[in-house]
Amino acid sequence: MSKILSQAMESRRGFLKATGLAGLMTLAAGTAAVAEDAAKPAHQPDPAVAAEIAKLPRVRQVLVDPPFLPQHEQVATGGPKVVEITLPIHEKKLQIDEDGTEVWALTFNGTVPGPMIVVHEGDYVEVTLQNLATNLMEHNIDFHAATGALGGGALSKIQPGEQVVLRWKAIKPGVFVYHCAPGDIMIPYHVTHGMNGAIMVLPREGLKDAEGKPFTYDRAYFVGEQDFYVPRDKDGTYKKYESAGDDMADALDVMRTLIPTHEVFNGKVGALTGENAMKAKVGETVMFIHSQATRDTRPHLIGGHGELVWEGGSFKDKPDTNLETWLIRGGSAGAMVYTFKQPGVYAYVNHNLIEAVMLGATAHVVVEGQWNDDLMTQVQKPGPIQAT
Ligand SMILES: [Cu+2]
Repeated sequence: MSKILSQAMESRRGFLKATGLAGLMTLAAGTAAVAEDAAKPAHQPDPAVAAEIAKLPRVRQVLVDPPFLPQHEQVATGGPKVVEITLPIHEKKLQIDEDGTEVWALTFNGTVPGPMIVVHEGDYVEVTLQNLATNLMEHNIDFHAATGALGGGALSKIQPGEQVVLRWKAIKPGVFVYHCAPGDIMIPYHVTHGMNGAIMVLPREGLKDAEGKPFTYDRAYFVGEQDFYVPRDKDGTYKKYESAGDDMADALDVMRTLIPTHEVFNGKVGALTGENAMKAKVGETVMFIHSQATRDTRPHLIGGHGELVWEGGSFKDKPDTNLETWLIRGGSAGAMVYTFKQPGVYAYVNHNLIEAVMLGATAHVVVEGQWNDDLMTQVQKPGPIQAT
């Protein structure tokens, strides 16, 4: 262990002891250890399996920042592949609103949410997870799309300065959350400090609509919704901290209320509005993938509809059609597809409108094209009320 790390951990331990959290943390470590012990004996590396997988073609996926998706095919060419991904973990200070409120975020690849990964059913996802040496905490990754060993969490715990390579087979098509899950209290702490993202596992033959007819989307966006629990001082001002983890005791108190101070899309208030708005054209079919790693939410496209919605995220299910609002359960991702019919600025919101307008969960989609007066028109401009 590096000197800096051991000093940091020592000071963290002293801090936890002083705040009465040490016992809880020991308990947490014990619970996590039991879960790991349960997962570890089952893991037997098999050279025959490795030899078979070694015959497959390998491709490297270049990750991009949300709301964008990495370059990908919708219908897979050829058979299964090994898709290599490098996922660095950054602990970094982020501003989460226009007032300069700060969070020491725990991130995959430096963004909240982490980057969208896209593979096809039958592919192998080979992730090199890197915990940068400048970080202070232990991290790992639990893929809801993966099978076994706590979604990979039990096989991917790493200290600052370490990396681990985890490979898993994508056998379930759909959209799924991934998140850090280092054990007990650290699980909600890391997830509510931004450490989550999503993966899309497409059927090899591509997507099908509600009638079972194949279709493709023209664009796709990833909206990762994040609840933050920022501590306030006695005057009600949001507190600032020196380094990642320093808000631990205060943040746990706010988290216990279950009432977020911020509920945002893509890491901050306004990350997807104004100049950062998502874009589309009339006639384009757009997919919106929405994730929330810990809390229920209910996306709604104001002025449009969820024409095809995989609410629970499984592409094995027939999509629902023409939903006004759909539910994304905490700990899941869902997908919605809409073909735009009118130009204008659409608001894409969490339709708990308090969370949308007062806590930050609003995005915009700017759509260019020709107005369809048949679908809507203003018959009379606003004016004085007239006697009828
Ligand atoms: Cu973590």
